[in-house]
Amino acid sequence: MQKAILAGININKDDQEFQIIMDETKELCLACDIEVIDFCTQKSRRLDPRTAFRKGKLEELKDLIIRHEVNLVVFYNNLSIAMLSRIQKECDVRVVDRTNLILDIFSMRAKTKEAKLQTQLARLKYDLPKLYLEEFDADRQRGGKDHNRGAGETKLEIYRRKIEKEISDINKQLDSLRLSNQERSRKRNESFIKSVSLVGYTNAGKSSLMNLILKYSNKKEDKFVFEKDMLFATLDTSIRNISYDGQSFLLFDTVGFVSDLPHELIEAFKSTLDAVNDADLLIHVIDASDPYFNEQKEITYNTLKVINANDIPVIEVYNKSDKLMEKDEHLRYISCVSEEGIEELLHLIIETLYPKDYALTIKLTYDKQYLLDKYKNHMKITSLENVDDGSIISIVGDKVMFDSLIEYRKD
Ligand SMILES: Nc1nc2c(ncn2[C@@H]2O[C@H](COP(=O)(O)OP(=O)(O)OP(=O)(O)O)[C@@H](O)[C@H]2O)c(=O)[nH]1
Ligand SMILES: [Mg+2]
Repeated sequence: MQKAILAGININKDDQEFQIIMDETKELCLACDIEVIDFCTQKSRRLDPRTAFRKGKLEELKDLIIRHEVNLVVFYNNLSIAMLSRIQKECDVRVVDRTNLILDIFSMRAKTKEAKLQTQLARLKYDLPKLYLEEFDADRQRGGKDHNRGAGETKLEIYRRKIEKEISDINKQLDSLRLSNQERSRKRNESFIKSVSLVGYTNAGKSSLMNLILKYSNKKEDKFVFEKDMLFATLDTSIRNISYDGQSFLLFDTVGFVSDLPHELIEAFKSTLDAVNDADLLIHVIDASDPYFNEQKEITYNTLKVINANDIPVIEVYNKSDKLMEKDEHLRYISCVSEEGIEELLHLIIETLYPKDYALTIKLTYDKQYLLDKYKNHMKITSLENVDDGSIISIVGDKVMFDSLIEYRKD
């Protein structure tokens, strides 16, 4: 395993938030077979335009490199090519940033043709602006004059053109794959089969839940999907037909999310994430045993916003309950190991997809009114009356709404 120093500049984040991101980046390093043996961090209002770190910190980084005899530095922050190459020169080691790490992981994990093409596309799109910049720098060093160029293009220009051509070729191949995916999705929509998509932070247990639901649906093991304790085990969307309790639906397993997922990747994986956009219901799988599960939840909701999927009803499940010492009675726990809560979840999915309407009149004090927003995709408000200490609200909605708001029922 390669050893590295993990460097990061904390711009506008509180200490805990910054710690979470650095820990997450350390996990990303591990997924790339890189062991982080020390940290080098600095608080600052902005990146130093030359070397990201200010001078003193850069000296400290050099000392750490020598002391630990490492030849790699990983930066949490995304750096420009100019910064990367200056730090590389100053420290005499290879320097990579976080987007690079994530792209490396995706390249290692991609198996199907579509995932490979999408990853390649993301990598090329990430490299291209850096090439423009190098070209610009080279141009400037020549004095910005064009008179030497007529005879032939510079090597950089030729390389850039080659990359642009590759991008357009890959886009063409992806377009034809997307067309067949869209055709399949259109057929599914026409057949009115309901679809449910598993979403959540990477390694939360989405694929494990898919496999367990397949087991409850009496599917053979050859239908099972790949699950493993590593980041981004799943890159391709898998679709399975589930039958339970006389009803059926399609279940989609999707790529996991991580904070600041590079936009090149979100863009490249948009068609994969169409499964999420087209779903009638999302199952948000949360790893309740992770001390940072609240932050990971936020990351998932933010990513759903980015891909415009934040209007789809969501059932939150707190997975890995077998690892917990304490539980919160308000949360829906499941375990893919002990199988706690799986049957209840399947019933809830069926009831939400094929709703019997539930009617409820509740009283919410003002501090609880955020619940109306939280469950807005699960219900319709039929009347609302403000009283001294809150509101009395009549609602018609699905089982998720009913189970979540029943404790506020007005007698
Ligand atoms: N103890 C325990 N481990 C679990 C549970 N569910 C999943 N795991 C483990 O968590 C790890 C990740 O599970 P996956 O199902 O691959 O997670 P994922 O969300 O599909 O991950 P990505 O595809 O990488 O986004 C595996 O090692 C699973 O065995 C659970 O309920 N309890
Ligand atoms: Mg998975």
